[in-house]
Amino acid sequence: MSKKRKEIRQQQRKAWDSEKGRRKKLRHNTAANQAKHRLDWQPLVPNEEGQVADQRIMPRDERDRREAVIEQATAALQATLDEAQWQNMADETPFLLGKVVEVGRGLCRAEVNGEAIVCDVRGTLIAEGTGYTNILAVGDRVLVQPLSGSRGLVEQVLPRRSGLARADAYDVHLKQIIAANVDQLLVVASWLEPKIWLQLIDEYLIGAARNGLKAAVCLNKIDLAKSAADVAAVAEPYHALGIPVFLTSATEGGGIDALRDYLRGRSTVLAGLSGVGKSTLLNAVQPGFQLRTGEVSRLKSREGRHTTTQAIFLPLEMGGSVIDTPGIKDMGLLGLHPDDLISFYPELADVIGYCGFNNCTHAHEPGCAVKDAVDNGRIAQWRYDNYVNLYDMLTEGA
Ligand SMILES: Nc1nc2c(ncn2[C@@H]2O[C@H](COP(=O)(O)OP(=O)(O)OP(=O)(O)O)[C@@H](O)[C@H]2O)c(=O)[nH]1
Ligand SMILES: [Mg+2]
Ligand SMILES: [Zn+2]
Repeated sequence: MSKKRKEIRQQQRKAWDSEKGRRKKLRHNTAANQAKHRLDWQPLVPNEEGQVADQRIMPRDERDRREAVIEQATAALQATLDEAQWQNMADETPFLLGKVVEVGRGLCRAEVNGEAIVCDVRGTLIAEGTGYTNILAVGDRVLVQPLSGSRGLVEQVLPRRSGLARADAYDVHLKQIIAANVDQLLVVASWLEPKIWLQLIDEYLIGAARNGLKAAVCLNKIDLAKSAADVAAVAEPYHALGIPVFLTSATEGGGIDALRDYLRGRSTVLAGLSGVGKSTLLNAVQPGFQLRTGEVSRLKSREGRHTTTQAIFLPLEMGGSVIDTPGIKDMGLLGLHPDDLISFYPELADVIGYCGFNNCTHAHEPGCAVKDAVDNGRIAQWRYDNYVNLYDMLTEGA
């Protein structure tokens, strides 16, 4: 076995091991907890006052005053928040409006008045009680108190209009927020190196839908594909569901114009395994980014598999922004009720009315309309396989 192949194998095995760990944890996910999780996973929809529930993170001692400020400032809001509205909220306070571009431990980098400054996060800001395990994410709008030496202090995290979050791996009641205030998710997969992992693409898409985000799929490293028909077989089921699919080669330049059109004017978070080419794609979209990409660091250090180690917010010259993330292997479907899974497979949901048994699980029952549709090619075999695998995984934990 070549060294490269061995390395890929090892990487895949690691991925599977962590998948096993995840299944183990799922078993703690008792039926009684399911209902709670489902509540946790309500999309981030603002209430009548335009507030996104559980989004207010602030020092306890100042809670009342700040609540009043925020309530006042958001009274006029409709369903969405935009820059002007965040600015209004900031104007009501002695602080400056900042946009978080990078997050570290107890620190972040925020863009304030067009300048990126390092900010400490006020110690009294706590994640507890917010439903999240982390206080801040890239893309958050924050109130910043300027300190000397072009440093700042994050005083408050403003309500989010949207976010990409996943169930926390250790405490499934809680979510980890990966990126805040985004319009859409771009799922990036590579055809080879690492080999395309179809189930993971589905998991990301489900994750996006549960977060109320639109999503598209980017199949990168298409230059490594031997057969166009194989690629089409992956792209078509998504196309049919209205999910845009971009076929790209970040290194050869193919498909970049179409991708650029998709990113223009919107705020997009990228997600995909390490090494699929997220940073290379962004460099192709806007060469000025000069993001670090694979090879260099892998040669330097065998440990550092992730080339991108921190999520980073990057404004696009053509309008809009992107958030580059380190490889995300787990979108955390914990808390999804197995019976709800079918709603994320509309092509399956369309035919289940014709199954012989009305409690058909579509796995092994005779007279299953889903299996018939797979046999006659109306449903892609791999989509069906993913559904069955995910269903088993979710039922194991229920
Ligand atoms: N053949 C081929 N190689 C590519 C393509 N896109 C990226 N690569 C290579 O894939 C490797 C990994 O690319 P990165 O952009 O660092 O991958 P990433 O998704 O950002 O990885 P992380 O930052 O670790 O999450 C680099 O060596 C790139 O040159 C492509 O379209 N075709
Ligand atoms: Mg990267
Ligand atoms: Zn069936």
